[in-house]
Amino acid sequence: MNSVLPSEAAYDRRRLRQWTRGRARMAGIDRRDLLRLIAAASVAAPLIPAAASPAHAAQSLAGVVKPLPPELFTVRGTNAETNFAALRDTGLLTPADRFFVRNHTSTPVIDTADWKLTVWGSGLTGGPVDFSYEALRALPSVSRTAFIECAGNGRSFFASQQGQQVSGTAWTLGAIGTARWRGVRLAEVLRRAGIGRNAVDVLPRGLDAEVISDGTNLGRVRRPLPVAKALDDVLLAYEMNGEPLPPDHGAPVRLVVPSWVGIANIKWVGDIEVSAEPLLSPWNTGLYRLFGPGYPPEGSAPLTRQTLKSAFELAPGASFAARRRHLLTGRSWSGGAPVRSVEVSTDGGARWRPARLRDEPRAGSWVRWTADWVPEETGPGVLLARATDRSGRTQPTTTAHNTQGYLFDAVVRHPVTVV
Ligand SMILES: Nc1nc2c(c(=O)[nH]1)N[C@H]1C(S)=C(S)[C@@H](COP(=O)(O)O)O[C@H]1N2
Ligand SMILES: [Mo]
Repeated sequence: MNSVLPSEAAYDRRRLRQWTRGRARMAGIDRRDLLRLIAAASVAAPLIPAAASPAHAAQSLAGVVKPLPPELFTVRGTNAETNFAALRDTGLLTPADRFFVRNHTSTPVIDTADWKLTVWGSGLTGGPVDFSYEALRALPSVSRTAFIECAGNGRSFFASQQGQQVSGTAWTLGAIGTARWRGVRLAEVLRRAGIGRNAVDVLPRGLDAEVISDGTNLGRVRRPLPVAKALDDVLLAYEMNGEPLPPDHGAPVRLVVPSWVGIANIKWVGDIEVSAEPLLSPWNTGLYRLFGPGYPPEGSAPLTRQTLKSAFELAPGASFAARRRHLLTGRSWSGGAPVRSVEVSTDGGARWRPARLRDEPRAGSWVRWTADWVPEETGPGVLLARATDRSGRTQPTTTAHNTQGYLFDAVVRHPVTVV
């Protein structure tokens, strides 16, 4: 099991108390704007619909560098969702050309030669320390396989399956990808920069444009990480699947924060504040907490780990020939613990049978699975997949509502047609 769990929980409780007592410091946003953001967070605004795009036109999205062909991606606002059907012929790792993109604004194109990382703040024993790209590459490197998943992945099912209004991008299940990341341990860089015993929070910040939300300038994308996580398994990654990081995924260097909400994985990182005081930013206060009935007015503790989900590698409404054998394929993953088992139902949830796992389950990654299906009746049908992880948690039939539609973990009903 993961040694980070107890300290994460303690961090959350402590930070939340400090926030409610007004003792944590607002990094780069004033208190009134922050309170406005939190008030807005407690009310669900309508979902942001997918941009309409003609069926076979080559899509491009201002602000995203790579091509977004419609067979691979569905464009949603400034973001691109991976079509799960496009993962069927991929291995465990998601090729960069089909990895989802979540941009608050747009992809900056940064010249590696001009780039540096500045580590600074009251939690260092000395002054600011700069690392050039060359200097980072010269440090000992590590590689690890990890998924990055948006906290809002699956958000659209709050509306379509539960009839609940939530705000944010209407993702289906494709705001996730798994890659082999190579880089330097954040712990290594923080130690070389002289992190002190008094450090409590580490705040990486992106070099992309400032984010304007409802007329409020939230500043550049940044979200504090507790020191316990920062010193554990976090990477400053410069390679994705053996290639230099592509622009859309954070070139030249991004954070990879295994098992945590996508927003923790700051792209295009330019500086990291190491603080002796607890820090707040819009991304751990009004955003990326749970709001709504059942949560305190200031929201839940800041979100940390992703939840448990499963998806079929199929287009919605895919059709199957009756009385033939079909191989259903899909993937399941959990931020909590490795996946233990997956069950599939082809009759709308009345009966379940085990799927065959194709990968050794590992923390922070996903497992591919298969199941045979010989449909008998023609007409509309529903496929379901349900995972259980090694912490004993199983995907439920519904997810408790939260206004911003984070962490949807319920079993998704996948519509199909038998012909
Ligand atoms: N600087 C910066 N980092 C960022 C973001 C961003 O807009 N700017 N988006 C975050 C969110 S919400 C997610 S889900 C992941 C998405 O990573 P990807 O675009 O490589 O898939 O990046 C995170 N890091
Ligand atoms: Mo995200």
